[in-house]
Amino acid sequence: MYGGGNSFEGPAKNELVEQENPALLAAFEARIAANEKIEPTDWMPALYRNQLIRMIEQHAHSEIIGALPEGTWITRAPGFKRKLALMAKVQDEVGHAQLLYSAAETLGKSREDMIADLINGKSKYSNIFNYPAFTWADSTIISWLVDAGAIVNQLANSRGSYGPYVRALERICVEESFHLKYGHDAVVTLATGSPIQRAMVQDALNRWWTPLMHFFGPPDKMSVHTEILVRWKVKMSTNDECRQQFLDMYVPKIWDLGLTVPDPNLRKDPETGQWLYTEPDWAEFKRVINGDGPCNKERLAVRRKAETRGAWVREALKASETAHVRVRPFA
Ligand code: BYC
Repeated sequence: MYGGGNSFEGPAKNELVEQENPALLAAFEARIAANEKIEPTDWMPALYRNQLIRMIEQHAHSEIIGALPEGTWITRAPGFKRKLALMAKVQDEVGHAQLLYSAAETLGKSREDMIADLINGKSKYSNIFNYPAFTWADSTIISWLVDAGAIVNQLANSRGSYGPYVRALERICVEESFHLKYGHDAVVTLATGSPIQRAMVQDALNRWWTPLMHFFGPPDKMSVHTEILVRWKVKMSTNDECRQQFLDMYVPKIWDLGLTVPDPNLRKDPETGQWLYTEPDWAEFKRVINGDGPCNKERLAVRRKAETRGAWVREALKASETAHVRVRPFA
């Protein structure tokens, strides 16, 4: 079974909060209100701990699974420079996963348990990496627009309340901003290239648009966790706020390139300043995050294989007799 078993049809019941010691809870909430950072050894409500583990773990899994669709394009990227840049980017994403697993471990869940929950299908990871990257243009749209979406969300969360998570996010955001430049450059090259290249990048944008709209999570009115996460300053923007900010920053850039967005209703309301759009298919989103997307099985199969293949390395590192290199004496 995928995820924490939650549906997303209204705020979760927070019985765990009601069970907390009122004085400790009040002191904790006062620290949150004062914008203090909460550190691993500080007192925290059980629900704050559980929510952070869920969210940081899902984020870490998203980075490691997110390396897969772009990773398959390293050997096929056009030219040596693009190959080098894409290889560095993919390596960064895997590094982000390491930072995030470490941050989640500070809350008491071991890395082994997190990886086990990923490959058993118990933990979620971002919807968007369950779609195929058919062409080089798909890879460029991921590097530009998926990374753009990630930055919007992560920059907000990097001002949040849990020390280890926000410190990891600060570093991740710096690296992501390089990815964004690389992705933008690669999209501009296609969008200003031959008619075939332009058609290829438009086609990729058309296919990634719905997953991109899903990427920010369900609408606020359907979100289960936003209320408590905003109250405790883990999420510093809601799902809808991040989606709006993304549209605000990137739709004009997409239009500047002469590309179109596959939503005839997309426009900015001049009175409210809000983007109006067709609601993406939330039933599709639900199916994909619950394991039934076009690539879920393939993605997890790759991770399972990596886990099996890497087992001997982990065993060797744990064995005390291999903790240092032995020099074999000459016979
Ligand atoms: N995909 O109550 P809600 C990257 C789930 S990687 C899948 O709104 P919340 C990159 C949600 O988990 C960056 N599931 O949840 C890497 C919950 O289910 P459970 C990825 C989703 O937590 C490589 C249910 O729906 N970024 O950029 O308040 C190459 C109800 O949702 C999604 C992060 O992970 C989704 N998109 O808000 C290139 C950011 N959305 O757990 C690029 C950190 C929702 O109850 N995460 N669900 O079973 C967050 O900021 C928040 O967790 C979310 C969701 C905004 C994603």
